[in-house]
Amino acid sequence: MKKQSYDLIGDIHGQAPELVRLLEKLSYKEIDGIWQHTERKVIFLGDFVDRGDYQREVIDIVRPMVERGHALSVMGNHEYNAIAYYTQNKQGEYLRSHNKQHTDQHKKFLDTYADDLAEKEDVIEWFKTLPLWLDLEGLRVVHACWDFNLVSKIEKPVLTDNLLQQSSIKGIWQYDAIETLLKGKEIPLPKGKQFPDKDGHPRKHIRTRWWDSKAKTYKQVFFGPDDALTHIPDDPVTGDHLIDYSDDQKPVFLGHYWMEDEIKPLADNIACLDYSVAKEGGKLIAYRWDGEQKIDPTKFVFVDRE
Ligand SMILES: [Mn+2]
Repeated sequence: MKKQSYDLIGDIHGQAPELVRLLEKLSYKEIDGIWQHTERKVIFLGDFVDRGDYQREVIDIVRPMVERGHALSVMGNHEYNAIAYYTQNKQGEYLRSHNKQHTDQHKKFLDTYADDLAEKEDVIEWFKTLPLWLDLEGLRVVHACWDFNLVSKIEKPVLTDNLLQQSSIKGIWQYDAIETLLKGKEIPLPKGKQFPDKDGHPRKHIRTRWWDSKAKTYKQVFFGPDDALTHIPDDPVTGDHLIDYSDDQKPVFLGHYWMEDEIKPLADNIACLDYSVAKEGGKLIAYRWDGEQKIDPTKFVFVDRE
């Protein structure tokens, strides 16, 4: 039997018009309300919601594709956050507190379903069905970071009610596991150092280039926007900033990282497909995968943000 070919699509963040244009560019057709291709399937990298103006429209495109077998998808940190925002622990507290920062981040999603709480609940239930990772024949997919130890520790890529509850308790491994898989590997900066993130919030931790064993200083290890680099010290890095992912492993596709520069793989077998479509000047990216172990830089396809 012929191997399944996939088109991997990065973080959409409520940008439905760009998603439609990208699906058209990839020769998918809308038949009876469901986008599909005769030979290929989509794999979404997660982060359907937050930021953009068309969150319901995005869900209304991707969910039927997944439910009818025309697409697969992993969970992004924004789906995870939405689930945690609506779920309480035994003490009746929300797993993701309803503070101003969280509520602001979530505002457009809240507004989208403000008049239809049943649908919102239904969408949240669907988010829970999204796997934390996919380990398929010939490729892997996770929102932010592939960590073999965590994958084998969690065993099944399912956000069970138990795992959901545990992953919101700081200090236990389940918390760190979800943080790493869905939000990336982070390390603290040296004492007293911080930098402003893209929303202007001060950050004392940096996301790391977790696969890059050549990176030796905080500056080299830092995985984020160039304009933040001036705040990052060039001192030798301490702590565990690396996760082994050798170049003979299956290719792994990530979203999450708000890339801005040239579209190219992070390593021969690692590619990030999040090119900030939620921002002015951003792009929505796909990669057309046909079984190759090494990522082919000519197989990225994109549409510009409108
Ligand atoms: Mn994202």
